[in-house]
Amino acid sequence: MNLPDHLVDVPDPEITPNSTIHQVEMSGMDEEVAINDKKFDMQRIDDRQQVGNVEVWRITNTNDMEGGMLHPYHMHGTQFRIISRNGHAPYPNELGLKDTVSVNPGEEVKIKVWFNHTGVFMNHCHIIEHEDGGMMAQFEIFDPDNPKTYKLMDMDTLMNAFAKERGVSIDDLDIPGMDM
Ligand SMILES: [Cu+2]
Repeated sequence: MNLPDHLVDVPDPEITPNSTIHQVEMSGMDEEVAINDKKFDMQRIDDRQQVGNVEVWRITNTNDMEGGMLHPYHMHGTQFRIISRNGHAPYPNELGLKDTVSVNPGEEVKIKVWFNHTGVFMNHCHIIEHEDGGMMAQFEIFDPDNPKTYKLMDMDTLMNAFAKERGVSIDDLDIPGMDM
């Protein structure tokens, strides 16, 4: 069986002129992990992007190249293209649509990101211990002609629901990694 010469067209839209360059600095290891020096807070919107725009997100990993950790950066609600890794072209296996990109210690990866839907989405390190340790943020995709307000989950509601589901006292619960 022969493969066709051309399998798929990968979308590659133009970056919206004069749009924001978003900064995501991933730092730390173990329990010290953070994004832009912050732990996750369900009540905080960390970044915003206009729906339909194509914007650059600059992802860095401040870990030391000697003994530091890779952080696989993941975004919900979209698939993105990798523009560059440390100022060079991405690797051949990074030319397709992505929802996660590995960022090694000391590296800077630029991606271009676009969204077709408004809403509140999450971005986080995809190592589950880091994600649980608060290496997570959230951003709003907004439509300036149709602004929305969101009721974001709060810690009391979450803790009470969790305690009820588990049939335990709220005093016996500990959810680490949250900025409270
Ligand atoms: Cu990580």
